[in-house]
Amino acid sequence: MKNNRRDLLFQEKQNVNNFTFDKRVAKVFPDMISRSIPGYKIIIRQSGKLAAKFVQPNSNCYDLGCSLGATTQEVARNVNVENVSIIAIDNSEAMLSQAKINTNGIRSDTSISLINGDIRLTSINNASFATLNFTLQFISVSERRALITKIFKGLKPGGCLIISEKICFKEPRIDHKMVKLHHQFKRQRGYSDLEIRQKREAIEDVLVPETVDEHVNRLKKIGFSEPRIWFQCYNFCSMYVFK
Ligand code: GEK
Repeated sequence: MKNNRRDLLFQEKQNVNNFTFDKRVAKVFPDMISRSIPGYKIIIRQSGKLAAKFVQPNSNCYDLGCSLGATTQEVARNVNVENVSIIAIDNSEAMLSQAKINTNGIRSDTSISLINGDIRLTSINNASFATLNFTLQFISVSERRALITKIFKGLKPGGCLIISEKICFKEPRIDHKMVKLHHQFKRQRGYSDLEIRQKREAIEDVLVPETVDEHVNRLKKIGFSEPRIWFQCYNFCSMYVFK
């Protein structure tokens, strides 16, 4: 399966169903995500650079919600210490079968295991590095604390967690402005108003953004360090925290 196809999923007027990570999405995913998330490529590339700094020898790295393995590949390329395993987890079979192909050719001493599983249920242990790159937003808000707590417990002291998310803003005027700027970003990348509207309808009950304050407060209550927000563009941001 080629994975460089153009995302035309919402081009025709349709009865919009809830968004799922099925075969049709997996086929166009690289195009879809890079034309939808401002800074996606920077965030993925820099996740690898952060791995180079923070992954500890004799430990595990977790890529939670790995999709086609973009972050996994960057981490594998950048780990520079011994005896590290990357465990990449996703619950979409369609995504994982392409991730297998994408990670096959990687030249790295770091082992990669791809697991078809639900990140709310899989165990995390002996971790020095974990990424939730645009995945937490798909977990129901009431289950986010339990997931982050499990990651905290599975991290070694000094372990690092990256969280990248779509965010919202408490002040409606600012929120509205950021959504408009995001839609402008998508329009500039070739999406029509119909595609933007239909995608928004498909995803609004599935992807639930929170404010930066909500993320920061939860992380600190669980015991993480003060979050470092290292990237933000409009209503998308990435932060890292330490145990
Ligand atoms: C990237 N990190 O390229 N368990 C496992 N996987 C899940 C779950 C769950 N409970 N819920 C959603 N997913 C990737 C991009 S995409 C982001 C991540 C996006 C998976 C889902 O199947 C999908 O592959 C991924 O989380 C979210 O950097 O599409 O906006």
